[in-house]
Amino acid sequence: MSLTVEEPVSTTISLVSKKAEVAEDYNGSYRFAPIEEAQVTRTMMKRYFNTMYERAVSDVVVVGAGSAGLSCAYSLASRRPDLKITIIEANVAPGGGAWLGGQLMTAMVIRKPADNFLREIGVSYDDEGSFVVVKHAALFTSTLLSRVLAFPNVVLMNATAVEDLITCSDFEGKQRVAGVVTNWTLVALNHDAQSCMDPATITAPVVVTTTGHDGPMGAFSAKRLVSMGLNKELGNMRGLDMNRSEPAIVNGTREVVPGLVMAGMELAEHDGSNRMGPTFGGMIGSGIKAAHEAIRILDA
Ligand code: AHZ
Repeated sequence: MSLTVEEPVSTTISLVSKKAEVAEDYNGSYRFAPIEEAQVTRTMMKRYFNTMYERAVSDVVVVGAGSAGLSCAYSLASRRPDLKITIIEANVAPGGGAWLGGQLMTAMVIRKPADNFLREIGVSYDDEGSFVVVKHAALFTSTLLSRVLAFPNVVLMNATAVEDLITCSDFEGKQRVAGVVTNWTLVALNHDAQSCMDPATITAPVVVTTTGHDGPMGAFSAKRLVSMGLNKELGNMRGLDMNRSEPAIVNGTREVVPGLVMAGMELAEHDGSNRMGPTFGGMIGSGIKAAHEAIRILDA
């Protein structure tokens, strides 16, 4: 196939001819449409900073793009296309711990009734009776991620860390969470080595925090609530008990402080509930419940 395209518009230095032949020819004559280096940089920059500018005020910020955060974002975006949903993920790769089923094994176990969600997003599975198995956790995570990103009202800012919560007083003088403080993760990790590099902010009436259990960055908001005096102490995640932990996480998903909904394994650190190990139905259910909570708060 061969067609002619116009030269792109930006031209301080013109290195390319006015018209160029492009050809998808795999016999040695493959030709690309012309491009200038600055066009690539400006294209990315313009979109990135426009996004930062526009999302500085969001409706819902989801902190963490693991299985709970992504399930929440999907559920929220599919119910409420009118909301500006902004996901902040500290890692370059979104997905958290959901790229493998457990240890280094690929199959992902999901207990019923969370299999409903797999049908909704179009992930196939083997039915094992009381649970289902997705052949590779990456199939679940990549499908969910692609569905989430396809919603026009969802933005994902990865390699970006939430390094604080914004608070304000409500009309009764009570503290509420009113947004997040962000920085590029590489900056957030280097505050000790550099002089102050101030962060940016995103204000939002609802923040859903899903930063996972304790780790280098995990349980971020749960720990910050304690250091801010908005919670007395951490509950600390308990030992593995699949049957107790999954319902505890789903049913416990809630607005822990006005304006802040907590979901996924971060809640185990906040509440002192058990871990479940490699079964992911609880993360899906918790993400969906967090979406319901966010909508309840926004509609109140
Ligand atoms: O990078 C983190 C991960 O992708 C991200 N995150 C953490 N701190 C952050 C911060 N700013 C922005 N300050 C941050 N992002 O949050 C994501 C958490 O994903 P996860 O997979 O770790 O947590 P989850 O609660 O979605 O899923 C937990 C899965 C587990 S752990 C477990 C066990 O230990 O027993 N069992 C299951 C199913």
